[in-house]
Order: sequence, then structure tokens, then C-alpha cells
Amino acid sequence: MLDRFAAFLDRHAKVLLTTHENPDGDGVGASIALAAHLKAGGKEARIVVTPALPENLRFLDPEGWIEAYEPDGAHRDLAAWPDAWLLIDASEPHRMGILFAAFETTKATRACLDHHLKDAPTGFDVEFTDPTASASTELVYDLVRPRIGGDLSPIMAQALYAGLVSDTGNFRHSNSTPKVHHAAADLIAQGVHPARTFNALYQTATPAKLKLFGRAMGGLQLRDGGRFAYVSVTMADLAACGATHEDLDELVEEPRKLQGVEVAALFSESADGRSKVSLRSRERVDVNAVCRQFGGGGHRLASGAKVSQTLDAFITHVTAAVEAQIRTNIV
Ligand SMILES: [Mn+2]
Repeated sequence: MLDRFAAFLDRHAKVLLTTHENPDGDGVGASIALAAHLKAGGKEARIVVTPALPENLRFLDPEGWIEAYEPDGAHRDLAAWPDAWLLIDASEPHRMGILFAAFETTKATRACLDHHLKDAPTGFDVEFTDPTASASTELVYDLVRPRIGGDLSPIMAQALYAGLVSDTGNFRHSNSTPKVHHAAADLIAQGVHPARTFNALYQTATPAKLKLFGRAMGGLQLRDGGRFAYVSVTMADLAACGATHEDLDELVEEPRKLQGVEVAALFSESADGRSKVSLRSRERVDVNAVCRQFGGGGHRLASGAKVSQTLDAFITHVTAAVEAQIRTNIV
């Protein structure tokens, strides 16, 4: 697959890199590392994200390569710029959010690079996916490492390492494979600082975020004899704490800490009135199967979905589906 991907990149001179909306460390890390690789090879590469680059990922972009999408401003003619448009860390065009309208009209070759477990991607001219990879950054690492003699550039090494950290939950999740650790060791040997990376990515809480966590945990719910635990956050909760949706990051890890929990969930209300769930499984329960029932997906142990239902109705439906899935996967 990577040889195919390399040949694809060779065929294009102006590559637009985008990732899913609300970009994460893996999508941003993979985009920056790939942009560095393309630029070093004499190609033009741009990275456009929506709605913006999160504060805690700014350290990955010291050169200011990342552009926040402005459909009515600087990016009115974005679709006409590239000869290849690559969606990174997602394999459904709609996951790119408001960029999708431009994506639909572009004459560029449309491609995706992803490691998520999904049906075969549709809506692309060509796809590069490998669900056995732990992160999109692992795919980029595997692409660039054999092709670069000596050390990677500091920007590339830092971006790749941060992506691996992000998608493995700082090497805690089941996708923390020997291969990922070898890649991380290689990047650390090249000068990446693990502690500085961790601090930059995670030790960034605001008082509003911690108050929101406290408020959410105060409403902790247990179901199925303690095997399913969830918290929920409404728009009113966010307002009461002065918090934003970005502050929900990592909240789902809290109910997962409970002894005896098989599945943890974070339910939240979106600004557009829709309801969202993030599901995490300890090990045995396939939460991807649950989220697919609601039009979502992800990985077997970490998955999500967004629906047009009230939060209360959605909680009821997901809870029933989780309980059924627990019975399917655990005798
Ligand atoms: Mn990823």
C-alpha cells in the first residue's frame, strides 16, 4: 500500500492535505510530517484544517504551515489550487466538515490516507488505508523513514512522535504495538523530548475544563451492574463552567478508570443541536459495532457517533445497544 501511496505522491506536484474536522494530534501530526516530506521533495503542499488548529497542537507547527479554513475569505478558490487533495486520518469525505463542499467541486485527484476500521471508503478516486496501523502518523512514518537517509527534520520527528502519542493514548491503548514503540524509540533517539511532548499535548487544562470534569463526574451513571459507566455534558453544562467543546477532550477516560467497567461513554450536546457519543472499551466489547448502529464508527475499542436526537433519547438508545453488545462479547 505504501509503495502505491509513494507513487501517488510522485504523480502530483500540488498536494492539499486536510484531516477530519476538529483535528487531533494524529491527523495534524501526519499532515505536518507529510507536508515536510513533500516540501523537501520540491513539491507544493498546503494544510487546511477546520475549524482551527487546537491550542495544544500549535507547537507542532513552528513554521505556521497550517491554515484555518475560511470558505468566504482566503480559501474561496481552494478547490482550484491542488492537483491532489488528500484526506488524512479519516476515510469518509463528510468527516472533513465544511471543507466537504469544496472537496466535492475540486478537479484534483481525491484520496484518503487512514487507519480507521471502516467499510471500503467511497467518494475518493483512490484510497490508502491500513486498519492494522496504530495511527495515521505510523503510516507516514513507514512511508518516509526508509526514504530519508539519516535523521528526519526536527519538525517531522516531533510531528510523528506527537501523532503516535495521541492515538495510542500515550502508549496506553491496545494499539501500542512493538512497531509503534520502535518508531517512538527512533524518534526519541533523534531528539524528540517525550516529557515536553506530553506536557504540551496534555498538561494544558484550564480552570473551566477542570470545573467541567467535576460537574460531569458529579453526574456519573452506572449501568449493567457497573460494566457500563457514562457521563453526559449539555450545552448548559458548558456554559455554566465557561467551557467549550474542546474541553471535553479526555473526559471519556475518567469513567473508564472505574474497576469493573467494560465500556465507558461520554455523551455531549453539539452546538448544532445534535448529540454525540464517544465510547471506550476496556478490552472485550466491540464499541465500533455499537457506533455503527448509529451511523458512526472508529476502532473496536474506541469509537464515536453523532446523531440528530435529543441527548436523553440518544443516551437511552446507546445504553441499550451497549448492554446488548456486552452480552454479545462477554459470556
Ligand atoms: Mn488517527
